[in-house]
Amino acid sequence: APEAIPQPPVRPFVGNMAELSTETPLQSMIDIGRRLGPIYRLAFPGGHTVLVLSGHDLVADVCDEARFDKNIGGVIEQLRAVGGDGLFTAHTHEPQWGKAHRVLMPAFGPGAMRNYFDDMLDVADQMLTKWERLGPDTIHDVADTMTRLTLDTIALCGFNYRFNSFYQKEMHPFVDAMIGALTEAGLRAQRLPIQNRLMLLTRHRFDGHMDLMHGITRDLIAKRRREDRGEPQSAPRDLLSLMLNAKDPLTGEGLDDVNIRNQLVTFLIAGHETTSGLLSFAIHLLLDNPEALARAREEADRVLGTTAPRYEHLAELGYLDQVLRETLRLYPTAPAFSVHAREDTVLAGRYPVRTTDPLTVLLPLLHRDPAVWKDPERFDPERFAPGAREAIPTHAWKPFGNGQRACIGRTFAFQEATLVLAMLLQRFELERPGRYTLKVKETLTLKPQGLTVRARLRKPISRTVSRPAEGPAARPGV
Ligand code: FDE
Repeated sequence: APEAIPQPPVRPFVGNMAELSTETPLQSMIDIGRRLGPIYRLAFPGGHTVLVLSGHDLVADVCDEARFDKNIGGVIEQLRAVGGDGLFTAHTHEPQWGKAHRVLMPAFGPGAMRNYFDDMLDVADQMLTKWERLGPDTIHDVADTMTRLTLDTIALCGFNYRFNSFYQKEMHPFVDAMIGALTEAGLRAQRLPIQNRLMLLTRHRFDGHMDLMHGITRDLIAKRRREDRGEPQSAPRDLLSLMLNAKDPLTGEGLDDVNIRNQLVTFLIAGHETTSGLLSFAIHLLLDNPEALARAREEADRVLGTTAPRYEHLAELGYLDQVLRETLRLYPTAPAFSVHAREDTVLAGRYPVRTTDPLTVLLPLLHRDPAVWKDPERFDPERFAPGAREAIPTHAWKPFGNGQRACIGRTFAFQEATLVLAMLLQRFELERPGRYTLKVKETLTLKPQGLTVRARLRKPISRTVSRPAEGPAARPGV
């Protein structure tokens, strides 16, 4: 017999909207989940409802791709105004998704990662050099620093664009426009449709943000096309040249310019906040756990010594990898993903669901399911030690989403985060300037709000890094 699904009391017109805090809706959903259990229903204005899942057996069932597919609804639907038919906001059935997925997969596969290493090192070194020069008394805002780092990294690796965020106080205008557009997309998902239509000034500002972002990406594409035409050899081999030149193996077609523009915006959005949050939470958790911190530093010292990292070192930083995995367990910076049933079905043999019922996987609670994780609130990288991680049920840890719609950038993000964390530990003693109680800030992603550190130099690091013969100055800037 079908089981009843718990739901908070529904109010006329707004449904359960009043249950969700405007600033921290996700944390409200976690609170409700703690009260109502591994599955519950929320009703939204207009009568549509969402099922919120956090039990690992229920999540395992919706990870069955034969029966469930990514759902474009809520915030992601609003984000389509920003990302268009880019990978993240495309429907799986749109031809553009499959085409771009097939074209871009090789660029994010393990084989391509070595190509990004020097650019990642370049940006990481800018950040660490800045901290070194500012000296041990400077208080650094961790999330701000990491956002500059991850944004500069994806833009440099992805399309050879230098935001140069470490050379300016204000962020690049693109960043303000992007944050403005993302924030508004998030708010639109919380407002009634009629409210959104009436907010003319807000819509005007949103259009302005989009114009700026489209202008920059359009110029970037046009410029690269010119370079490719002039001297094809000198054009950098990055995501952008791949998108401009590669043909989909299945259809033989290339990507059109509007789609490429949408992918560029998508990579900037998807590639920076999530990875920056991951690094920020990792620092917070290490500072709170001196034993893990000591072990992580010992590994960085043992593997890197006193020289700049090389690509080969990454595979030896196994404990840092465990630290990052455990960080994403407690604070999955992309905290939820949504699916819908392809046909009406019964979830886990107990709950009938229709194709029109979106199902949202609430990662912070899934990652604390007591049936899987012993002492779930405790930060313990040993859970992911070789020998231990094999015992984790397949769908109990999903910080990168599921199946074909899972994160295409996960290897990229892990390489970047491992490198930066190792370099930070190698070079600095980090301390908190004062007491800090974690407060999680929600934008579309999670971040530790107001986390600050001081960085005292431990030892000088030699900066002789391997470089392509022509050196970084020969790269065309934008
Ligand atoms: C995706 C993703 C996801 C899924 C979502 C859904 O399902 O809705 C997730 C969960 C994620 N992602 C997560 C993450 C985390 C981190 C750290 C990251 N992520 C990072 C990154 C970087 C880059 C570049 C990226 N990322 C990207 C991306 C993309 C493009 C996507 C979409 C895919 C498809 O196809 O769909 C994603 N990502 Fe991530």
